[in-house]
Parts: sequence; structure tokens; C-alpha cells
Amino acid sequence: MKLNDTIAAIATPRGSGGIAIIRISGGDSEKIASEIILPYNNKTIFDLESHKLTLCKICESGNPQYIIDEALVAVMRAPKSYTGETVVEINCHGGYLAADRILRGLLTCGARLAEAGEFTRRAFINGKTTLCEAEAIIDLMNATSDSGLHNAAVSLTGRLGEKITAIRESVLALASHVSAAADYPDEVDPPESAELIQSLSALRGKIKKLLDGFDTGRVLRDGVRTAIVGRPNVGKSSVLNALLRCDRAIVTDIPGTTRDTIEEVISVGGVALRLTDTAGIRSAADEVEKIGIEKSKENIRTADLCLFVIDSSEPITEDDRRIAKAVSKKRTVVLLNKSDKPTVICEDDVYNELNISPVAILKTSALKSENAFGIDDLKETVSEMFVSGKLNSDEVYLSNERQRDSLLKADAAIERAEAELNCGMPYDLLFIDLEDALSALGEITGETVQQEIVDDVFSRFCVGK
Ligand SMILES: Nc1nc2c(ncn2[C@@H]2O[C@H](COP(=O)(O)OP(=O)(O)OP(=O)(O)O)[C@@H](O)[C@H]2O)c(=O)[nH]1
Ligand SMILES: [Mg+2]
Repeated sequence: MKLNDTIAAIATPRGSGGIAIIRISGGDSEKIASEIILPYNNKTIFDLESHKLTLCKICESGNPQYIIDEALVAVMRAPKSYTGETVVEINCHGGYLAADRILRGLLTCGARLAEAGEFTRRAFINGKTTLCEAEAIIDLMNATSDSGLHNAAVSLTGRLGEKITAIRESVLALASHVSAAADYPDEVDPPESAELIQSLSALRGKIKKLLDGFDTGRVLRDGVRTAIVGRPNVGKSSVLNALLRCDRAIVTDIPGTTRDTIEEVISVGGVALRLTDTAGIRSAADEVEKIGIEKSKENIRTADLCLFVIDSSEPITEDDRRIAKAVSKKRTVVLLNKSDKPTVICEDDVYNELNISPVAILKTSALKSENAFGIDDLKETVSEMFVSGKLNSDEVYLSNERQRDSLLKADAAIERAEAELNCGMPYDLLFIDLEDALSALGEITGETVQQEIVDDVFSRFCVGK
């Protein structure tokens, strides 16, 4: 990929719509665009004020008499643009043809079709955005819930980058001091070991806080993986239908109705619940059902939240106990379902007989999906668990594995430095650890990142972004 040529692409989705935007970026943007863009009043594109929309005629290249469209055009001259290069944006009428014809004209006049994410990659190369901000742009575009959108937007404003940079600068200050003391022993005193240990431990505290937020960040971005589990016929599919307020899953009074998992997404208080209705878990099952049960167990293993459905009108069974064991280490809400019938199980039985401590135990009746009982309580409980206070705050949560891996590497390097100081090892080893920490932290913002990682990040963008 050449980085000094001028690129162009349609930045809006194909198809009919109000407007389509064609974007051009690079040193020859104005020159190339001037071949097809004709401002009124005998002006040329070079006369247009930067960052201002102007109505222009768009014509075929080399044929100014042949008008393709009339469009609003903005020139954003370098370096004040998204990419840091001179950018021209053409807001033409939406539809299938106009944008295609305009793009073709620009390519004929010397622009190259942009690759996926190339505009943002240029912004990164030109210091307009950090790598973690570029990742926030992807998260923002892919957001499926208010909370995911909010976290991405906060990250996009540079909050995460600021935190990482602050930690990096502190490590850099320590590394410089250690190195200066080694190079100029007569002029610079080495830092006190106790002081160093204290500074390193404070830095690890900051890193830990960011790492602790990872689970929250992931849930905000990807939603809560929620498994609806229980033995056959307790009402799991009915609970799914009640949450969705429609009859999505088949419900019958025959145990073993659900054989394969069913997935649906709902929004609760701004966070996405990725619901999976599972096959009822029981020991007596035929071949097909056994496969379904294996899937149910796998869903418990990977879930962020288990909704453990119990038929409260029947005594606890061995199958209930087995499922209780499987969810015992998971964040679980127990639903005492069929509460419209005479009940034989109460809250205390859950603690005493099933031996689990769920986050909440709720009474539900899911017989009728459109006016089920207890489902609103369930939504409120889940919302408090995952969303409470997180939507309106400007706290930013780490939400991606790449960033977390780099932070873990930085933490491990600082931990090594601490251990060496505690053993009274020489400072030159310490310097190596601090350098490792610096490079790991730089990977997050992109200052010290390898080319393959940059390629991987930008490959997730679409053309025109
Ligand atoms: N009275 C009453 N019946 C319910 C309630 N919830 C579900 N049922 C009934 O219980 C039976 C089983 O419901 P399902 O939702 O299919 O149960 P399930 O747990 O998905 O069952 P499997 O898919 O076989 O594992 C159906 O006849 C439902 O109408 C409830 O809250 N009260
Ligand atoms: Mg079912």
C-alpha cells in the first residue's frame, strides 16, 4: 500500500438513500477533484474556503458539459482534517448511480481506490488518532447497545489513551532517572530503592484498576452472554418468550421440547442481553437430546450470567441439584418459576438444599409471554448488575483483548522490576524491565506497535472509513 498517493472511496453504504458521500484524501485531492467539480460563479475548487460546504456542479471528467449531479462539496485542507491530509468530501444525491459515476471520474483523474480503513490508517500515521482511538471507532460503528456506544465514544475522546500515556510517562521518568544515574554517576544520584518500589507499586495499582474494568468494558461492548438453564419443562423457553414479549421458542408440556440452543438479543437498560435458551439438562435423554445437553453445559461455562429456572410447584430433583453445581461459580439469578401455581420451593430451599448463593432469587410466572409476572423485576435486577451508574459516567473501560494483553505484559514487566529491587539486584536489569513496560504500553496507543498488529486493526474497517 502506497501512502503518498491520493485515495478515494464512497464512504456511505450502497443503495438508495438521501445522500451519498465520496471522500478523497491526499496531496493531489484538490487537483484531482477540480477535474470533475465545478463551483458556480466561475470559481475553481482551489478558491473554496476550507471547511465550508459549497454547492457545485459535478461533471464527467474531460467533459464539463456533461453534468452528473449537483452536490455540496467541502475541502478540508491539511493538516486540519480527519486524515491529516487535504480531504475533499462530495455530498451527492443518494442512489445507485451518481456516487459510482463520481468515484469512477476521480479514479480516471488519478486517484486510487482506498483500501479498507485506509483513511483512518492515514489519520493514525499522521498522528491524528492513536491506535486505541482507531479501535474505539470500530467499536462505535459496530455498537449494538447504548452502553457499548457510550464506552466507545468516551474512548474515542482519548480518555483511554490519556490514562495509558500518563502511566507511560511515569515509567519513562523512572527509566530516564535510572539510566542517567548509570551514565553520569558523578552528577546524578541513583533513585532510592524504597522510593522506586513505592512508585512502581503505585503504577501497578493504576494498571490493575484498568484491568479490573475489562469485564465491564467487554459486557458494555459485546453484551451480557446470558444462558437460560434448568431441567426440562421448568419454563426456560417460556422465560425467553416473556423476555422477548413474543412466542419465539416452541413451548409444550413435553419435557425435552428444546433440543438445540436458541439465541436472541434484547436491550435492558441500555446493555445488550445475548440470551440463549438451552435444552433442559437431565440424565435420562436420547442421542439428540444428549448433544443439546452438552451445548447447554458449554453455554453455562461461557456465560456472563446464568438464569437458573426452577419449577417452584414441584420438589427439587437430582437434576436441579446437578445444575446448581454447574452454575455455582457463575453469576446467577434463580427464577422460581410457575409461581402462579401452589408452590413447594421457597428462597431458603435454594440456599439450603441447592447450596448456591445467587445474586438474586425472583418469583416468576412465564405462562403468558405478553403479561408474565416477575420479568420486569428480572430486567431491573440485570440492569442494576451491569449498567448501574456506568452509562452516564465518563469512566472509560478497557474492552478489547489486544489492549488487555499489552497491559498485562506491562504489569508483568513492572512486577519483575519490583521483585529485582526487593532482592537488591543491580539497576541495569531494572532498566530492561522498564523498557519492556514502556514498549508494552506503547503498543496500546500505537507508539511502539508492530506492523502486523496495525494491519490487523485496520483490516476490521470498511472501505471509505
Ligand atoms: N403454570 C405455569 N406453567 C408454565 C410456566 N412457565 C412455563 N409453563 C408451562 O410449562 C411447560 C413447559 O414450558 P417450556 O417453556 O417449554 O419449558 P422448558 O424448560 O423450555 O422445557 P424444555 O425445552 O423441554 O427443556 C409448558 O406447558 C408451559 O406452558 C409458568 O410460569 N406457570
Ligand atoms: Mg424449552
